[in-house]
Amino acid sequence: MMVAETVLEEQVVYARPASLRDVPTHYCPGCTHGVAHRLVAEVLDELGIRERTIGVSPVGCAVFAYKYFNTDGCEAAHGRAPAMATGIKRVRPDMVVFTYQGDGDLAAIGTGEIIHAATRGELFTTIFINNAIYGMTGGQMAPTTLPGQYTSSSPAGRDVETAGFPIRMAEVIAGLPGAAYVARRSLHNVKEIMKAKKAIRTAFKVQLAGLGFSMVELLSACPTNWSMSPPEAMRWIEEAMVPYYPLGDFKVAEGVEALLKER
Ligand SMILES: Cc1ncc(C[n+]2csc(CCOP(=O)(O)OP(=O)(O)O)c2C)c(N)n1
Ligand code: SF4
Repeated sequence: MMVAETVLEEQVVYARPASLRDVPTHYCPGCTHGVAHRLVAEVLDELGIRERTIGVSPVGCAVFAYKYFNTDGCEAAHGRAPAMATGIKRVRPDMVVFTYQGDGDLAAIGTGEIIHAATRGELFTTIFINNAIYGMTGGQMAPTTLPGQYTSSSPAGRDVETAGFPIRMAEVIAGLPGAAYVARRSLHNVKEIMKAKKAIRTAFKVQLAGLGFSMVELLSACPTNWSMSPPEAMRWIEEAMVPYYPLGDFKVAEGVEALLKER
C-alpha cells in the first residue's frame, strides 16, 4: 500500500511581537499587565509604528515597562506621565507617544495631570490599567477600589461613607472637550481581550490622525493583592468589576466614527 506523503508546512501561529523585547518580566503569575503589554505591542507592530513610538512608563507595577517594550521609552515620576508625554509629543509631533499607567498613578496622584492633558486634547494615547488596587506597594485602597472591597488599607472593606465612591475614570475623561476617543475594555477572557486590542488599535489610529487625546481603560487582574488564584481573579473581574465599570466606548468624537468602522 502506498503511504501518502504529507508535507507539513511550517506556519507560525504565535510569536513574540517585535515591539516586545525578549526578556522575562517581573509580573506575578496571572497578572494581566503582561496581556496588556502584548496587545499594545501587537498593535504597534500591525500599524508599523514601532520605530517611531515612545512609551512613558508609570510608577507602579509597570515601572519597568520601558524595559519590556521594544520602543523608545522613558520613566515619569508617579502620576506625571501625561505631562512628560505632552512635552515629548509637542517637541516631536512626528513620533507616536503613549503613557501606560495604573489606577494609583492615573486616578490618585496623577488625576490633575490626566484631566488637563485630556482637556487640552494632547495628541498622545493613554493605556490605563484599572486593577482596583495599588499593586506595587502592597494592595492598598485605590480611587478605583470597589465599595466593600477588602484591601490592606481597608481591612473591613471600602466604606463609601468615609472613603467615597470609586471613580469611573473613562466616563470622567470622556466628558472633557479634548478627548477624542475613550473606551473601557476588560482582560478577563479571550473575547474581551480581542475587543481590548481593537480599542487599543483605534486609540493609536486616533493619535495618528491627529484627532485628539485617546485613552483605553483596561480592567486588569491583580491576583496577588486580591488574594485570589488567577482563575478566581478573572471571575472577580467579570462578576464584581464589570457591573461597576461597564465596558464600551464612552467618547467617539467627530472623525473617530470612520476609524471604528475600519476595525
Ligand atoms: C510621589 C510618590 N508617591 C508615592 C509613591 C509610592 N507608590 C509607588 S507605586 C504606588 C501605587 C501604584 O499603584 P497603581 O498605579 O495602581 O499601579 P499597580 O502597581 O497596581 O500596577 C505608590 C503609591 C511613589 N513611588 N512616589
Ligand atoms: S502585584 Fe498585582 S499588579 Fe503587580 S505584578 Fe503582581 S499581580 Fe500584577
